[in-house]
Amino acid sequence: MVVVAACGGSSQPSSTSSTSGPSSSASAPAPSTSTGPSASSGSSGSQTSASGEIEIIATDEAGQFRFVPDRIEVRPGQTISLRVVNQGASAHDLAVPDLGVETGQIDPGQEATLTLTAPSTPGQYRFICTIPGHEQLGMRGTLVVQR
Ligand SMILES: [Cu+2]
Repeated sequence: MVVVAACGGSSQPSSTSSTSGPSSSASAPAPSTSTGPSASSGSSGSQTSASGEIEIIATDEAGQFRFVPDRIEVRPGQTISLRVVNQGASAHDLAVPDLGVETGQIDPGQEATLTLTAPSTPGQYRFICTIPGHEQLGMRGTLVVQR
């Protein structure tokens, strides 16, 4: 680097170079596995915390029908609350057919909370959007029950 302006007056070379900026924000939130305290308020990135609330985003942007995240890990017998937020342009829902639970239709911009108790048997259980065609377009995920 070339120092352009060398002003003789200042005592400190106050170089507060802001290198740490949130560069990419718009895309999907990475399902972080960090167990540290969540830095900012609001968004819950942790998967299975003690509170047992998990947020799932339903999106259909640019024809990409999907849930984010599309994989949830819970413990056998754990009761969790799935907060399904519809950020898409059309209505969605979320159902776990094997467990017989579903949110019912969620309009765009709305959200619904689905409380369920994980089976005591470890395994993998599908969750889907039951709106016709959406599962085929990719709107599905896996609920993983494991110790
Ligand atoms: Cu859908």
